[in-house]
Amino acid sequence: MDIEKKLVDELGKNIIEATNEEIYRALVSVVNKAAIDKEERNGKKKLYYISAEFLIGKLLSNNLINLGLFDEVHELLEKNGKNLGDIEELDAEPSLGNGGLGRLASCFLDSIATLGLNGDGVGLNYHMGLFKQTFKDRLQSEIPDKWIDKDTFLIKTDVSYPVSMGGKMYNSVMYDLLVTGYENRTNRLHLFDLETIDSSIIKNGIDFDKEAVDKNLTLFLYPDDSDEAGRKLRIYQQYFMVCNAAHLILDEAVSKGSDLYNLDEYVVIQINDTHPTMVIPELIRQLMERGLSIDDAIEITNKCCAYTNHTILAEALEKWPIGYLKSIVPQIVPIIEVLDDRIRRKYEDESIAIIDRNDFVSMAAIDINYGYSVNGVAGLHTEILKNTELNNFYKIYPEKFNNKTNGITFRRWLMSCNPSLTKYLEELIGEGFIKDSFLLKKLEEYKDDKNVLNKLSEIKMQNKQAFCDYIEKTRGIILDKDTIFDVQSKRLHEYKRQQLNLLWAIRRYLDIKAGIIPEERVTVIFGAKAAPAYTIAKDIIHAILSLMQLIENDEDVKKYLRVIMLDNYNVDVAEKLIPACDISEQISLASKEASGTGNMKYMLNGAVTLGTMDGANVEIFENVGEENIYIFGLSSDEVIAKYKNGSYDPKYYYDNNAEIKRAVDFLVSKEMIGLSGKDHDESLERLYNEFLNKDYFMTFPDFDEYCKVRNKAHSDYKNQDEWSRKCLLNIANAGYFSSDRTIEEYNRDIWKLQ
Ligand code: 475
Repeated sequence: MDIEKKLVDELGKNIIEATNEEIYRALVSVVNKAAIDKEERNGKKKLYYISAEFLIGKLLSNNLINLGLFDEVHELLEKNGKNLGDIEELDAEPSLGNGGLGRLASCFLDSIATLGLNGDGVGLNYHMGLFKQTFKDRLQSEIPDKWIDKDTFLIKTDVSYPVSMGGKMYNSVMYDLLVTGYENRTNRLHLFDLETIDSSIIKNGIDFDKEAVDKNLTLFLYPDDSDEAGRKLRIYQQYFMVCNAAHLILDEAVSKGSDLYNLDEYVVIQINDTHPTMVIPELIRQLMERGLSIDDAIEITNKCCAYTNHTILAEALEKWPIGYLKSIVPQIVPIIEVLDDRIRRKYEDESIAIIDRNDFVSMAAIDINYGYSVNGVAGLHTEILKNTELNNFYKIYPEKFNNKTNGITFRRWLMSCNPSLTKYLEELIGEGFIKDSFLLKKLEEYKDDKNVLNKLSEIKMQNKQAFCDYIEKTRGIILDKDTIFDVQSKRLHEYKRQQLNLLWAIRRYLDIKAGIIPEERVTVIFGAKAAPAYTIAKDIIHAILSLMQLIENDEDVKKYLRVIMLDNYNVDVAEKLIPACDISEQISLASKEASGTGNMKYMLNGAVTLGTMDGANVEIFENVGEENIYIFGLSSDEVIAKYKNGSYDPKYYYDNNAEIKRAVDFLVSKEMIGLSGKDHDESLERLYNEFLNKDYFMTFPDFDEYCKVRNKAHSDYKNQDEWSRKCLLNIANAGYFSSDRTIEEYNRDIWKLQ
């Protein structure tokens, strides 16, 4: 394909004369046309992956790579004095996701297309995304993340459906993003929206009138649900998403010849966490509207729906008051009542019922009773679901439960974000690993080859330098690449224990102040957004930013220890940070992190994991061996036992462990409080009290061992050959964590496409 001609046609002028903006626009158009050429209409059965979030990341480079155009475009631009990197800066990152669950959905779409499977994503087109994080006075504040402008990859379609909610009718409009597969077919991500959305109702930060549904429905992902109006808005969003999805699914199936009684030969729906659960009663309702009996509609829906669980945290297992559903979506309430009634009659087991004693509807109970598959996202997580959290369901439906350990797409998380490592790997072991990830194993042959080990450290150094340049340019912070980059980047949540990392940093800070000079110089890097209504999470950010400020103003400490919290951590920042990392912090309280996927991205880019035996860390451990990972902390069994017998008492640790006391007390020290210019700091005091009186995620019991193991990792880093061998073995054994492997398993066991 003559890319130059296409680009020039699109531009209406020579590349050399065009501005970066013009080239960006032209590239979007050229890419979309090339992607559309790879759409396929064949394939009887189709997967619909419904998800409240898709954290897709910037699209330009990724699409160019997948379409096989990257090198050509890169060179063409270079030849004309332009730079693809600069042009990509104009590509706004779609703000359609929050964390792991949304990023997983995006990796899956990439792998589904890459494997040539017939499968589309379905979600919502949030105009302002989650939010953009900024720091003011060492506190997180939120502003709208306005990512949509006229030149995005979004394609407006003429698909529209009527949706009845709260006694009013809404007409949807469907936008599409093309999902390119690597050297394979193009699928689509369908994003439903309303034409009447009005961002002028947003006032100071991200506040808006929660009751103006016609104006606010798709403004934000996960609008604040700390009040009733917010919770209702979430129901509006969820129902809007699945009502449209069900219409689309039935229309497409009928157009391909389904008589609806054989819908399962045409359709499989993957329900990503409980947010899309209402698709079950809604599909039943629409099937009945098209003439089926309720018995047939239930049976057919059951054969089409599969559910993925991403967390055992009770707060994320959604339950909606039936009263809310009656006021917003009365049309599905009688169906939910029938679904509940049938389960109650059949099993006489309150614990698996759909509507509980307090008239709350358990979304997970709908999914598990009326879907045909329930999967966890890592081996340990699935075992915990079966044996503990969902044990009552498991006893009734053992055949529904299965594990699908998460994965990541190597196209984005290696080829695109780490081109120099990719190129070197291709030189050593050939290109095969890009499509067959297990071929990375061939790298093991080089584990004692000094030249290879040196080259790997050299690439890491270059990536660290590139990250330093980026941070200096965008944040004005000057980092030192010759320190250990010890990184924790993920959503801010107490169970992920950024606060444990912080306590280590305080301890190190206090040691240095006391004249104990560490041998290794360390840069601790955090990236995390806190949910706007999650107070303690914001307190943790405040404490990290406070320590950061103290150290940045202290030349004595700064030589040995830096603490850096990056604002607005997103896919774009992740792509620059991950290739530059030496130590990957995966320190959740065992049993709480369902899988983690950041852990896999860091590993693939040659970082060594410091973590607990939690989520997919367990499988990373099994793949790399104990020499190549740093493990500490309570086991998940120990944690579960502690919760069960209620024996954990943080006060005991505080009183009996001087290091813990010293670090925790420091939170409310003169130095820290003093930064506010007042004599007290509510946020730091609240965090201090939380540690002392609750510490629900058991930071203290793991503290000593965490410090010991972390310091050992830092001291091992000094032996660069040994360290580089660990990095090599991490890369070589990352093949299992490709989302291509995960998707092959979903298809083999659940979807059965083609
Ligand atoms: C897990 N998000 C990771 C990842 O499987 C796992 C839930 C409710 C409301 C808002 N956001 C959520 C999640 O639960 C989530 O992101 N879960 C994550 O899913 C993919 O790797 O361990 O925490």
